[in-house]
Amino acid sequence: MKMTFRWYGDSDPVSLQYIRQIPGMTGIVSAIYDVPVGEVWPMDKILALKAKIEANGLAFDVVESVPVHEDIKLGKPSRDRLIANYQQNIRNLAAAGVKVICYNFMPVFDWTRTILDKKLEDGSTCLAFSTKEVEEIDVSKGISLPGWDASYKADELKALLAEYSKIDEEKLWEHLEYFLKAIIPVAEEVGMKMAIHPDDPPRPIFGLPRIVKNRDDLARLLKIVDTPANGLTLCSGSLGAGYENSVEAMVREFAPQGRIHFAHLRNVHVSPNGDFEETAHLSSCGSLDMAAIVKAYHDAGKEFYARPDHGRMIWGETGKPGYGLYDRALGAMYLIGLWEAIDKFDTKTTA
Ligand SMILES: [Mn+2]
Repeated sequence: MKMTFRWYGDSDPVSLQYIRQIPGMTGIVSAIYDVPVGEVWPMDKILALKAKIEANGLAFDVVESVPVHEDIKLGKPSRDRLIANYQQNIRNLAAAGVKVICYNFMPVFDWTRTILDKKLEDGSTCLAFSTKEVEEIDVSKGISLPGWDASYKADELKALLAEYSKIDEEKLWEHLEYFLKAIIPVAEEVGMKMAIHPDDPPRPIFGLPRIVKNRDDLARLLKIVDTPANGLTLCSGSLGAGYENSVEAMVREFAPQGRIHFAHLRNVHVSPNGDFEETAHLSSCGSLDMAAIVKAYHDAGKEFYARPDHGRMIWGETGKPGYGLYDRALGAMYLIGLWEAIDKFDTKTTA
């Protein structure tokens, strides 16, 4: 397990110098944020980012994310040009030494929460999701969600939702298949591992199709191009927000096959009605048994990158919700501690 930390570039209030001081931290997960979705990331920008990260004693092995243009998900004629650009991004990132690319195939909203600063009992704040609040949103009047207000103009969003009204889950699968069959051979050729991130939350929202939300979806996806380059970012918090999902079982199934290249490790407190809130990483704080999940990775015996995922805001820190320094650093230390103990004392559990 190589522990990494997500960093949003120069505008991130958390500095690379601080991230470096987290014990056991080996790398940064980042992206080029000032190139429009669908265009090629210039090599000089990639190399400048890499140099900055490496100057701080950290590795730049994982990119999160190279976003997939909506036209690809919608299967529009323009997708071939956009897929060619995506292939070029894979080549450019591989040339810069990047090993894993995280991406997702969620229509329109690549994560959804109803509140970004829900107060927990201990006074910290977290991101949370209320099913009732989402169901009460009248999509025809536009969607206003925290974190997304600035991303789409009302008309733009309306047009996009209208286009997706013709896309059901099977259509979206077809478009994903078309995309994977075009990009995975390129990834294989240059030694890149593609790692799809599951839907967050793992269920349809606003009538939009969602197809990467449970064990069966992951199995189907891996079969489309059945090679290690077609892999997963297994996000415990996203999949764990599905009440019926067992994250541990998914790790036990897919990690030994060498298909999980990147692990997002965080805890979440889930209710049967689909509500959830993001908690501290510790098992006793949420619904997931983090020790069992980490042990499943350990038992698989495969190389993978991991990062603490969203943290709460604690100790008065302000900044990007979910991406403060303090709680994610606590999460990283906890996960590294679990790993060390398992590595040193435990014997393999055969499921
Ligand atoms: Mn995640």
